[in-house]
Amino acid sequence: MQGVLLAVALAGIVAGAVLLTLARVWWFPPLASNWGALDTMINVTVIVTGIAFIAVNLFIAYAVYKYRRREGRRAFFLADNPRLEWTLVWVTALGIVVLLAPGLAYYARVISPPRDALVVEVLAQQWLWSYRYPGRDGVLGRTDINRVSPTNPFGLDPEDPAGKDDVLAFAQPLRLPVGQPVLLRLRAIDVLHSFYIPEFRVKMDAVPGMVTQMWFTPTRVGTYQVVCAEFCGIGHYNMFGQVLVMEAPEFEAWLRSQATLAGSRP
Ligand SMILES: [Cu+2]
Repeated sequence: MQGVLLAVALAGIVAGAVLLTLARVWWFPPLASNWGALDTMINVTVIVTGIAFIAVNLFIAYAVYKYRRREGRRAFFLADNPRLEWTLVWVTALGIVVLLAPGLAYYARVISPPRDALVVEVLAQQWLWSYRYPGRDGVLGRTDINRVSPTNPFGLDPEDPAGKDDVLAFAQPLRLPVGQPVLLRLRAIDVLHSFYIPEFRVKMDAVPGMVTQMWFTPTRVGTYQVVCAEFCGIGHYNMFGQVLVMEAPEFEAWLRSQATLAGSRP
């Protein structure tokens, strides 16, 4: 009797999981960048892992039903079955390749920006996001970790002429023009953080001591949320930020209105 109940429960879990997936409960927010490829990739992952999940659980349900305890029935010992084992090895290997290969290709594309990308620096620290835009010259000024201090969290080098027209947005939203490829270069000055914008389908770790990067093109004007996706201390839950995607002229006007490092307008 227990075997029958267990088999029915397993079949019920499978049916519930399939229904929740088909009904798209807990699905993605609407896409707002060029990375629709990630949605395709996740659909492939859901299908491959879904088939494995359904097959394994229904097989267990069948086995606990078929081989449930009965009077007078005895188990027998089967030493090995090379053919079945090799089949399982190859099927599993194929499944892993299908899951891994698109991810590697996607990652390679996400870190290789187009030439005309607008470069913006992201600075992560406990527990806020700040940004640095290059001025007219399109070049971010030099930084040095030895200069990082509470009054100079970016570690900017005041001597570098390329940095004179840089614009800092300290603990402010990230403002971006719509339709323009953007390359984010990420730094962290304390611990690991991870910059994640769900609507853009991009996420990248910010690692102390190195610069990581990723690019995307925002495709819809609007306000989106940045969340930190790496546990980074007691304030991690509150490490939110905002992305404001604006029309290009509006973005230009905002950037021009900001004070630069040299104190003049860019
Ligand atoms: Cu964080």
